[in-house]
Amino acid sequence: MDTLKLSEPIRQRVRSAARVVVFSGAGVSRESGLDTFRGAGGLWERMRPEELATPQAFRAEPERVWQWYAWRFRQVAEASPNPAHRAIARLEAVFPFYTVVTQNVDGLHRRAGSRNLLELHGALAHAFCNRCGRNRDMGEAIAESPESPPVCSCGGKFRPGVVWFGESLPEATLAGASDAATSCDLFLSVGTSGTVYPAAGLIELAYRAGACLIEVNPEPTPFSRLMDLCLTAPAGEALPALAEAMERCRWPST
Ligand code: BV8
Ligand code: ZN
Repeated sequence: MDTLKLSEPIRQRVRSAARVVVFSGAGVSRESGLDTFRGAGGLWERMRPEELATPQAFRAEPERVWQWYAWRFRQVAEASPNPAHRAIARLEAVFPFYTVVTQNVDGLHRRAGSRNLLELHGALAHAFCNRCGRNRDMGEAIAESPESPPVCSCGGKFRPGVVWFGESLPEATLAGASDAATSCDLFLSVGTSGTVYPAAGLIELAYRAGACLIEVNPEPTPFSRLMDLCLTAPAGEALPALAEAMERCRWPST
């Protein structure tokens, strides 16, 4: 995407913004070669979420669930942050209060250098025992036992460190994200269909708080109508241009 020209009202909001939230979903990692969930070619096209991403599925078919997460872990290990992740990390230096809130468990924001990062749905990088809660590295757990969940010394099973459907989100993380969304001046929603709750509720919180809302998504979403600006392009193209435009707003002389 060549130079992005922001309208004066948006430029004004970017110039005066102190508190910024970037809310991301699977679409931001699409250009890193990772499948999204919904939509054409999405993970959920080939298998149903309730079959694999729920505590019930893990109880019923622990091997199948474990192998599916091992497959996703290997995909993520082969992937790298793309220009969208890097632009999001770069903008952290532009605004005094800047929070990245992601639904992604792939860790690519962290690998791109984002520091103030809230992973609402956990991370594939670690596993924990479903009886005593002991944590361990997911890569080691898969290497030790690729076909079935390794057994803990307490007799429990290790499971991926992600939040499954029907499970509550980590309280402190959700509270931190809700506070950030409620008190932000600028809210970027990047690569999410906004269909999973309570994560998608953050967009409504920012809207009700009067923040300037910008959406980056090639497709419309249920929240597009609330947005001040919709960039209907892949994040890997739109975010570098948006970051540049925002830097020009904040640092006109450079
Ligand atoms: C819970 C980790 C409390 C695991 C995930 C209220 C209303 C309705 C339902 C509910 C509700 N409250 C709770 C529910 C139930 C449920 C839910 O939301 N169901 C949905 C399906 C309706 N929520 C829960 O169960 C949550 N827990 O509520 O607990 C509780 C507890 C006990 C009893 C009762 C309640 C837990 C939800 C978390 C589940 N875990 N992930 C794993 O990864 O395996 S969710 C997972 O799916 C992701 O983390 C993400 O959140 C979601 C996928 O959404 P997106 O990231 O947006 O991806 P998607 O594919 O949908 O869209 C991609 C978008 O990118 C598209 O718009 C596309 O156009 C765009 N795109 C494509 N390419 C690009 C692009 N954009 C930019 N650039 C590109 N190149
Ligand atoms: Zn244990």
